[in-house]
Amino acid sequence: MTETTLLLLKPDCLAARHVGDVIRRFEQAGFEIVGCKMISLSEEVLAEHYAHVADRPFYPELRSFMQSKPVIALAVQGEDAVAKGRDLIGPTDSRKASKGTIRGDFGKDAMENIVHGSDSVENAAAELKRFFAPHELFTAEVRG
Ligand code: IDP
Ligand code: MG
Repeated sequence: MTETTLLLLKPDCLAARHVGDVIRRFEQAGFEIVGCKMISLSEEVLAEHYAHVADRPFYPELRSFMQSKPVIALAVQGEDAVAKGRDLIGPTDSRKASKGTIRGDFGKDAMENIVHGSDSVENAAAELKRFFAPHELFTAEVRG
């Protein structure tokens, strides 16, 4: 299935200048960029995006990390983009991620892990809507 997933290149990715590395991995895996923008995350958007971890003790630190620099939102399209994107990224904790995954190669720990990727097709749809207006997505598949 052709899918579109939402990536957020996190502040640590920009600080360490790994933006090109992350994009290259997705492009080399055959994916296409169909949306791209740089944004500062508001409290509201962050609370929505990380609602599932809002009651965890690390949330305040996560919030300040995610607001420490702008992020780059990417809409990335291709065959099984959601699951394959998660495979390219690796598990949450960079220290446990295999070499060859983005987090394994560039991430620091469980928080500073370089990139967000949608974890299901449903969440991808909601997250693409959260970060992109319809006219900012250059694909018929997402615009519908
Ligand atoms: P994911 O990004 O691998 O899908 P989630 O469980 O959805 O991981 O958590 C969202 C984000 O919250 C993570 O990417 C990471 O930045 C942060 N996070 C998750 N678990 C921890 C933790 O145990 N300590 C610190 N930060 C965490
Ligand atoms: Mg997640």
